[in-house]
Amino acid sequence: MKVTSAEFHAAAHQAAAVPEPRLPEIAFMGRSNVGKSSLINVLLNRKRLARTSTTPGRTQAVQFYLINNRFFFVDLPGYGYARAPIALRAEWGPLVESYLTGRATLRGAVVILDVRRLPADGDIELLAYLERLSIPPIVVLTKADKLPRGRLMAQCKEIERVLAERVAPLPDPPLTFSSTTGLGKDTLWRRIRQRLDV
Ligand SMILES: Nc1nc2c(ncn2[C@@H]2O[C@H](COP(=O)(O)OP(=O)(O)OP(=O)(O)O)[C@@H](O)[C@H]2O)c(=O)[nH]1
Ligand SMILES: [Mg+2]
Repeated sequence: MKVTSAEFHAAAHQAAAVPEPRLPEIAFMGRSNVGKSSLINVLLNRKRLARTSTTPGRTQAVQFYLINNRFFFVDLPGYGYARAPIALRAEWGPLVESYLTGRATLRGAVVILDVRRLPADGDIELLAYLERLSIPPIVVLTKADKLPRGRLMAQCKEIERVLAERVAPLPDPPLTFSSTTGLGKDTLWRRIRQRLDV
């Protein structure tokens, strides 16, 4: 995908501040610190358009990025980070929920998992929730550079097995990815373009 422009559009800290639906959107979600913002930056060939952090739970707003003036990438706050301030945790549910429900322009969700860990209850709940809302997921297993090559394949198979056991069948098999090496970038763009129809 040729990214000719990518710019910050808006950040919503509460439901009322979410921009009106206007163009097709792809949302990015996953646990705190899993690598959502890094993955967005890699797709867009930008160093730090989406803010990344070493402190988990930093992206606490729904962030909109306008790409090629044609569609939006939406960076959702991470979930499952117990040490986020209590007030922020209470806001996460309503904010994300109000964004995800009835969003006519939302074409798909990139659900990001850490390839080194088996899917946690929060990940499973998220996938089940997307299924109920009929939002098709693109499951990405990131940080693949952190596993030795010999273990990577076996670990991916194990994650696939857990997902097959606990959630509805996925439209495509999980995609192995690394923001450090760019592994999986072209395939992920292909799937995103399919969803966006661009
Ligand atoms: N080695 C490696 N590190 C990664 C990768 N992706 C992200 N990281 C690191 O993981 C940390 C968290 O990355 P972020 O992109 O900020 O994660 P996030 O999911 O947006 O985090 P929150 O917004 O705080 O929930 C940073 O230190 C990144 O440099 C990857 O593919 N490989
Ligand atoms: Mg982030």
